[in-house]
Amino acid sequence: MFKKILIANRGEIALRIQRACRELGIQSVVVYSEADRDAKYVKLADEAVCIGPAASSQSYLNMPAIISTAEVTDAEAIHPGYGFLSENADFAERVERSGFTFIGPTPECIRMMGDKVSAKQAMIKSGVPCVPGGEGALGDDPREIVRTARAIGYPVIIKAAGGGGGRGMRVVHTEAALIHAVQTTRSEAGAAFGNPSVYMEKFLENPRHIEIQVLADQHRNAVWLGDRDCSMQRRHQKIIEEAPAPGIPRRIIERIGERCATACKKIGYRGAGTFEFLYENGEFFFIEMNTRVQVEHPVTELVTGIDIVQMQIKVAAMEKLPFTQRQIETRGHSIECRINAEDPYKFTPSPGRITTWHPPGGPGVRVDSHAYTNYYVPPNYDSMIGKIIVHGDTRDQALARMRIALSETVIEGISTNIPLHRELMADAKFIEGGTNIHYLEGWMSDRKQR
Ligand code: MV4
Repeated sequence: MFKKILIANRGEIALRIQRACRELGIQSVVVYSEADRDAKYVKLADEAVCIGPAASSQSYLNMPAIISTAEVTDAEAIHPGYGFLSENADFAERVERSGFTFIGPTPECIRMMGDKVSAKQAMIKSGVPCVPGGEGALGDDPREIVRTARAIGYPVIIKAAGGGGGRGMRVVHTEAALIHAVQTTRSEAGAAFGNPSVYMEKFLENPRHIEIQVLADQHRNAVWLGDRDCSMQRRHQKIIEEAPAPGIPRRIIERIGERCATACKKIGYRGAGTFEFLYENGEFFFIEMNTRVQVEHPVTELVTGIDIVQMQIKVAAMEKLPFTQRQIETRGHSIECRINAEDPYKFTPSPGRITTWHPPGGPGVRVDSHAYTNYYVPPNYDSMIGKIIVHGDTRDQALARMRIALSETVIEGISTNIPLHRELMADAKFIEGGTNIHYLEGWMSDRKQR
């Protein structure tokens, strides 16, 4: 096992990784920007090194600064967390070339999944069901593009191969609008991602966003750890996640989970990963794979009892997965509310000093946050300041525990989205379960008219 790991991230996930290291008896080094001097994980760290000014480009995205910090502190491995450099294949490559272990998949796998066309081709080859669409990237011949769209049937969606997470897509409803949409998406993709390649899929109108968590070691073992429903989102920002996805027959989930684990073995995947699917009318359709630990990993941890971050570290250190698929059971239900420093209804960021911080507690309640009373939320980064995660024997018990947790929580000095979460936990449709990816935006606009 490693003796020392460098954590190349900030905020709650830096603290989360630090806790995993402590439990495994590993020393951790955190790198931080000038804006994060007073952060909790910096104060708690075994070692902390300031690597640059507030701007991410000069600190958390500064590859030479991070790698040289690993060198001077004698770290053996680098955990990238989520966001920042976590899905940067060039970074993973530079880390390994410098003699460190990258806690994540191989650069080849990251690169393959970063290109959504090659990711989809790999999944089709591995037996994971994908959204119906053309084979590979679209060519230049307009007649061929029209033929592809006719074969799929309108509406179709044009997506950038270099996009993902909702960036670089355009829905097309009619043949008249098709060629212009392809051209526009292509040129935007070229400018934004340096890759003008685009592909076409059937546009699913009312899907849910369901994902499968996987773990793979470097001895050809791969397992899936159940599913998560991440449909409650606004502008591609998830705000509530839960496990398992309510109302989906377990045999359908099991079938898709097995396909994901098999695909991991076929592509030589290692570490933690997430297969993202759209789910509509009882069917799963793969859209993307995330090659990092995700914000919402705790809901899976609470229903499986498996520490995903510790597993990432163990498999990176060549250990075998300590369980087989048959030994993995999910128990009960888990819900996560992301707490953002923002106006609860306008969603404008609300950085500043937290004057009061009273997190919730009690049975089945977990809080992952780096915040505390007197903590200053810097304006330079994502507005998420923590997560409240609950577990219950049933979804109803988890909901009740989340309502209590939210009622206990007091955060003063800045605005947060806690009032929004309190309203959603009382919403009849959310309580019923199974709302789709458009629900929150519709709910917000109904709410405005009241
Ligand atoms: C889609 C889709 C409908 N049909 N693909 C958005 C994020 C990116 N991961 C893929 N996305 C979508 N792809 C087809 N063929 C609808 C979305 C989509 C979406 C997906 C998941 C979560 C939220 C979303 C919000 C809007 C659109």
